[in-house]
Amino acid sequence: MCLSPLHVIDSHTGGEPTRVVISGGPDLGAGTLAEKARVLREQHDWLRSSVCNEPRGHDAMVGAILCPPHAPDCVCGVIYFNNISTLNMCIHGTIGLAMTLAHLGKIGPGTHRIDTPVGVVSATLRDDGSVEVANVPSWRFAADVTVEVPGWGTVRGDIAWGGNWFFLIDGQGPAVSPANLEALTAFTCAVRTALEESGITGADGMEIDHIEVFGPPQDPALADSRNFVLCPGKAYDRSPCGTGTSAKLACLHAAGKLAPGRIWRQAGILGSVFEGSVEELADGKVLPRVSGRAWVNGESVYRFNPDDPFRHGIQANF
Ligand code: PYC
Repeated sequence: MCLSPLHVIDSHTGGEPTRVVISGGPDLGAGTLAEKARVLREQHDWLRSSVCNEPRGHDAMVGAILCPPHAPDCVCGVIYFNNISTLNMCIHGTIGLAMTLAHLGKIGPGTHRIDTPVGVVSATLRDDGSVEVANVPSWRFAADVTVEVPGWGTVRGDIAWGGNWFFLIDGQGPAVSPANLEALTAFTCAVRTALEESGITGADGMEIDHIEVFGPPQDPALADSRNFVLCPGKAYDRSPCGTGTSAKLACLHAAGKLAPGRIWRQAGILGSVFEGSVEELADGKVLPRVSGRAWVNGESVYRFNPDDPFRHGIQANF
């Protein structure tokens, strides 16, 4: 339980928020980032709840805690989390983190390695103000998987890893438009539950906790496709979702529809666009590169008054 202040910096990447804890957080030990993430989940869940839950946060908030890297040559380690738990990886968050580190004067233009629970990624601060993230190796795990979804019928999709596990659905369900946010949320929540109840998982039984629906872009001059992404806490991603874009790139490449180096422009539900491309790796996987823009838009010190029943966030149980 925390009583000393936390210093956070806010940014958004294509509309999706990232709140980085830059000081005041607990010591998460000397382990790998996956081990530190487990310590955060099991011993310091108050931090996630204080940062992401109301009254300081909201359901779409993604938090991040800076920590010492375990892998050599990394500028920092980072663990992402949201309204319910830690995340494996987050690209919009890494773009926001890079802008936050630049705002603090800790990094300048060029490429910086960052340690995460799923491996080392790199962020390149470009002269035009965008950030390119070289993600962890990604791949299509299964194609054309069908699942019976009560109320929606048979839904077909691909399963892919892009730093998180995704079920990717093309051209089924409500049209991908901001006018359909409620229907898209209901559809993707139902798909997620059906996958879980049918025992359909990613590799090694890993839970598929992100559902992604694709439709045509609003303006084909600006994007190749538009998506809606349901995140694990049931909020939708306001950005095109970088790990979701990586999963899409892996599926396009596996289907012979994306040559290495070719640019894919993925719009999100609000119309913001990430650009991505892949490099082929030896084992049939791809290395996705995803770029976008973020803006620092806030800075706060959080105080924990012992009299405040909601100092660690609403719904927290401490
Ligand atoms: O951009 O990878 C991403 C992401 C994951 C969850 C929310 N955004």
